[in-house]
Amino acid sequence: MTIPELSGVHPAWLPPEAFRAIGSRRTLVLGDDVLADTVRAEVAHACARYGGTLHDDRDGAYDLVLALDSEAGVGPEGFVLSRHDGATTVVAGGPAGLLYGLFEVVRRGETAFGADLPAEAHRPALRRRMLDHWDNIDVHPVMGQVERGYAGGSIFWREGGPRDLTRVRAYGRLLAACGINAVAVNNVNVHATEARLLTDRLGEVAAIADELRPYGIRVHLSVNFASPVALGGLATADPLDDGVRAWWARTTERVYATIPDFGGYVVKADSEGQPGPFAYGRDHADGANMLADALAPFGGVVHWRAFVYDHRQDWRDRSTDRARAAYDHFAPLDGRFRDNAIVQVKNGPIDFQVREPVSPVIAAMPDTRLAVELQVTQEYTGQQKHVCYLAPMWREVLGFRPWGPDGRTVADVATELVAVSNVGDDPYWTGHPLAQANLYAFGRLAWAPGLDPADLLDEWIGLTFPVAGDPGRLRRILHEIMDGSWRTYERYTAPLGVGFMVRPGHHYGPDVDGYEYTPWGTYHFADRDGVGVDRTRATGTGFTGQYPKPWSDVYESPAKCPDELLLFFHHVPYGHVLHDGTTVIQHIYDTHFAGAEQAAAMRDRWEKAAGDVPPELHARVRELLDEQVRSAREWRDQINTYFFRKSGAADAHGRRIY
Ligand code: GCV
Repeated sequence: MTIPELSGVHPAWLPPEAFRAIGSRRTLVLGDDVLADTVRAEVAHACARYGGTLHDDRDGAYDLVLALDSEAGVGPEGFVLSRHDGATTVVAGGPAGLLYGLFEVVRRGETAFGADLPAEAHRPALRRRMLDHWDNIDVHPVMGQVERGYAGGSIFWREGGPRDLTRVRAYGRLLAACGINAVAVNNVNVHATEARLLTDRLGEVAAIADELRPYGIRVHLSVNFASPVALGGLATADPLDDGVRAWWARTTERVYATIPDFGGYVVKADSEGQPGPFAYGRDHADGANMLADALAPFGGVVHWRAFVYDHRQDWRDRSTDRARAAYDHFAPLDGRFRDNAIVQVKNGPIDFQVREPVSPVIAAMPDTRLAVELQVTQEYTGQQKHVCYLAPMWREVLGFRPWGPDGRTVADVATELVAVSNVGDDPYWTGHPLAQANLYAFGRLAWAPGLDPADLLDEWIGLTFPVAGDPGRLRRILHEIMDGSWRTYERYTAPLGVGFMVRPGHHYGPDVDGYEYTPWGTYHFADRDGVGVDRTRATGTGFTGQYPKPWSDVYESPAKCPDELLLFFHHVPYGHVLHDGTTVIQHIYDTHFAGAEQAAAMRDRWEKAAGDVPPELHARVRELLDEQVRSAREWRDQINTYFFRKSGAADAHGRRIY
């Protein structure tokens, strides 16, 4: 096992310097599994650079000891970190714990070796911490190679075939270092070429699995529900048909013969044109269970997405509400899914907007395993051209209590956390160098949902920028730019939770009415009197009734509804007064002026970081900030002008509106 070192690719949060504290010490590693071998290789690699030594003999004096104890009481991925006889000790519950323990020591650096290190038990809150790649093998004519990818091409495929996978090993290393343990390699919209990854191109998946295995990451595959027809030559894909079930069983057996630790399938069915069980008069439990049964003998799971809605609705029809769809389809099926069928629910009821309420499905399926799906790729949050640190949003989602202050949180209810990946073959991995922080923070929050986003940012900064200059200054600048960047983005884009207002198709930049008269179900209903979607039980679509109390009441009432979600739940006049005393129209003007100003301030702050980061990185971020400032102004002026023209209401501060 060699540690991948890539030239021309930014090391992200694992630069060699991150291993300085370990690399200069005497380390003992005990264990004889592939992951223990990885830990040994990591330590040896660090020692080669910094002069330390790696040992496998218990008799000796060490600075760091990493050992296994299945009785440690922390589960197979957990570990206890403590000081013992003058050594920093990681006692892991299983081989994966050894690896995660090593990276915890890396994260702490010198402080891991202080005599006052308190004993701490660590184990992941969520058992699967997964990334969904929306990568295509071929370059799709509309969506490109990575659907909603903003960081170049796929790291797995190029020009229709597999690429050199050295980078995939390095990717696995980065993911393990932030706690991620599963990756689905291909787009949930499974086109003809990618569908064959299940059968005659399975070797390509196996090769990826080989690269990721040393870092404890299992590979999953998005499959097309109609595969028995398209690949198997059957006349039907009916999930209750014996021939179909036998086809999936045989196919799955072959998958496991090739990749014994294969994770399972991901399915987008009856969604945005993808085939599904509805074509056969079956429901989504029938569909998911068929695949779950095929996977069960091998310990695999199916992630079945709840993103099911009518994308061909008539905009004139005010009774159909896309927000309701996932609950309407899935909540009645609670209790019918197999134990290895996981219903994967987007964090909000619509589609990864900068502000949405938490999906009510999460509270509606107590007898179903649930994965919550986040979008790390910034489809609707600036497309990795804008700085938008999303951890504060995710922290709110994970900490939300659907049953009120004394109830459980979303993180308590979910068994897994999944995110759409933001990585491509870009030298910085994520297009925008600062978007690396989102990937890092996602993994860490999936491990420990209670972590503070500002602390996570601090961790990421410390690891990623081992600065020679004044580390305090860089830290300060990055916090100033990034801590509040999600709220800044929210300020200059669609207001008060109403969502969208983006250019249809690519979803970048403002287009207030872009989706207003389309079949996609994403409307704002602005007219001369007011704006917003009435989702109340009293007069609207009834969506508020999908929440348990207290939220069903809170959201129902325009007076109680949190301001930031007002237009998601209510259609209100422009003069409606918010909790802070401003009217809706004045809030729109104020936030858009403020947001654009804040974007400009971010750019000014970044200038002060020149000298603290490599010059190419500084230049890249500066260029992107120029675009962010331009785009934020455009948003400001289009949104303000649109609402000024609709409402005729003057800005109380007399600022320029066009
Ligand atoms: C991969 C949104 C995106 C689509 C994406 C879809 C999904 O609609 O725009 O690109 O499809 O979500 O999550 O399946």
